[in-house]
Amino acid sequence: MLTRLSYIEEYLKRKDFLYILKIQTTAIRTIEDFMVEKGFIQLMPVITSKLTDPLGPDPGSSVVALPKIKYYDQELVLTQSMILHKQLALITGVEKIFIFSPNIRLENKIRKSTGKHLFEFTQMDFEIAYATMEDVISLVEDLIIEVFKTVKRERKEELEKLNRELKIPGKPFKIYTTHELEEVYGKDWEIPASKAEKYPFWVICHKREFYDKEDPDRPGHYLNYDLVYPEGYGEALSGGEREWKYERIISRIRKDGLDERMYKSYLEIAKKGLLIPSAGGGLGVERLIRFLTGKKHIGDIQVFRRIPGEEVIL
Ligand code: ASN
Repeated sequence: MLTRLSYIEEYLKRKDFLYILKIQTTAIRTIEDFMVEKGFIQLMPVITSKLTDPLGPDPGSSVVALPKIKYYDQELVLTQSMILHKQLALITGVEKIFIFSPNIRLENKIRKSTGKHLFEFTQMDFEIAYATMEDVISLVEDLIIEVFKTVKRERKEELEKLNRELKIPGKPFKIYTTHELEEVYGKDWEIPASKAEKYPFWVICHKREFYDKEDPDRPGHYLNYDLVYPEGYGEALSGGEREWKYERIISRIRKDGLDERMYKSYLEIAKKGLLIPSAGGGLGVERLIRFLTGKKHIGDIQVFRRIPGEEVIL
């Protein structure tokens, strides 16, 4: 247990922060260079809004409350993810966007022990107009290989100090469906499947939030994907092709029993036919740094820890 004093006197002075932060700096710069090189335009994040990702129904989500603030007479929610804003931003005509987007997710405190949950984190969120899941999968594989290679080359000494050996994956990564993994490992397939692999792999077809597209040719199947790290580290990225037609969106929102009022303006825009087909995803930055540095708990790579169920000191 970290007390206030041990946080200040020991935790902040931990020697390995220097190595971790150098690796983080290289990883973030590599991601930014890669995305810009591929023609992506960088947006600033949105933190307060009238609408945000409902994060459900999704077996992977455990939020206990929607984070809200009151500002004069407006009630605003804090961003759980920028997915809906990414779809809206494509209306500007920019076809490829990315954002380093801080998210607040008030996760159940039992998630303290998963080693991969934070209640405040940043994802590198991106969206591509008219793209398919194959386009995203190929792009992300190139991105991951580039980040791993650059960190291995430029942060050799830091990786050695952290006793971390990084293996560079080859393209294409393996792809499994959720159905296959459920048959082998049961409903909680993520960590056992992750432990069984040596390289990052894809898991496709998740039944989750309304914005991820259902396969029009195979109802009950979804055109979405997660990238999972090996060695038991678990999920790295999630994304999908998107629902963009009003009728599909409203029917999914109603099926999920969500409060339509939060999505009023988004639904009006969809009804006007302004949303366009797209696909994208979000790569968890802290999860990437945890994997690169080989740390046991994701909170250990944060200078200012935000772990579910743990007291915030600074
Ligand atoms: N960023 C994810 C996506 O683009 C959504 C999420 O984080 N829940 O699909």
